[in-house]
Amino acid sequence: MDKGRVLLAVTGFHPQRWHELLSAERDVVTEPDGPADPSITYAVVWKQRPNLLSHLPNLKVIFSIGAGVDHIFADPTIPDVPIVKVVADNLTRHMTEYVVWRVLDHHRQGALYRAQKARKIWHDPPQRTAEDVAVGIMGFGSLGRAAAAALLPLGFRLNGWSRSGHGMEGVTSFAGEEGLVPFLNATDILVVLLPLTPATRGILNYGLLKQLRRRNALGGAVLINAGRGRLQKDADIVRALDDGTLKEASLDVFEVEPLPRTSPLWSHPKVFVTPHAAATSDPNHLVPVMLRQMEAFERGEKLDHVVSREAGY
Ligand code: NDP
Ligand code: OXD
Repeated sequence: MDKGRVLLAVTGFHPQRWHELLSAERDVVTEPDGPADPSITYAVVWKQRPNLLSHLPNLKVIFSIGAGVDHIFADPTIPDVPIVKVVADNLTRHMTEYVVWRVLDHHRQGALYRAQKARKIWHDPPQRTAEDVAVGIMGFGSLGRAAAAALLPLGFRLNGWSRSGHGMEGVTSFAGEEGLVPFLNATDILVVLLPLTPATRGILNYGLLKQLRRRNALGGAVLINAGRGRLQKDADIVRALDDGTLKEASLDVFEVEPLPRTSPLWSHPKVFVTPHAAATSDPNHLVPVMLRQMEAFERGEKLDHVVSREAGY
């Protein structure tokens, strides 16, 4: 098979570096030559324009620029070709860093010390022990498992929730709908690394947050969401923080992004905000992975990390 041409279709950020790196080995365009351009073999996309891919007759593979693929499935007209998600050490490490950083900050009372510093208060509160704190990872896939592997040697107790309930040594596994409430009841710090699918949209609502363990070594339940914003109800999180259902939250993702300036989350004293930056896709690391997959595909080999259309992730 010849070296296929690439359509690079991204919205929301500048694709220049992706273009440069892909162009070193492939012919790359940013617009098809008409809606039924026969010259396009691969699409490399982030939030592509609806209908852009639907009629390309020779499109063989769609590559997501991110680990999440909800931005692709948002267009119901996407053709029935394999969709490949990102699984790459660089992205996984960034997410692991984010999770460890946020878990440790909540565990080590970062918010309290920042407030004390602002008021020049010298006060040393009792220290907690990681063994007394259970971190529950909701979405136990490639990112969730890597985060768990980094938290385990720090001494935290670990729970993992997934569809299949697959295990990992040192982690208590919970599966599917029946496992959800027991998982939440055994969790002090909830780390969300779920994909956004029809089954997970809005799952982080007030009722779910109420199920977290609040009488615990931290003095309350903590939410860390780095999955997707539309997993959560922003207003329910504010309500939960205000009435003590949640003690604190670290949010990297939001129902609407960029987070509107009017959102109460910006100024909420119990919320730590990052701008969907937990694990940013770095073209220097991800383009070589995509190029290798294209070459393997052209040699007739199987693609890795193809998502399930049925499951939506
Ligand atoms: P994976 O597909 O490897 O893992 C997804 C996990 O979620 C799996 O354990 C899966 O279960 C579980 N899951 C999916 N649907 C359900 C459900 N209905 N009920 C219970 N469990 C479910 O994804 P990744 O780990 O690679 O990525 C996770 C998400 O992280 C991405 O989809 C993306 O949204 C987000 N992300 C955010 C970034 C950021 O910067 N904020 C950066 C990168 C990713 P099972 O194992 O049984 O299949
Ligand atoms: C991703 C993201 O899905 O950056 O990779 O959100």
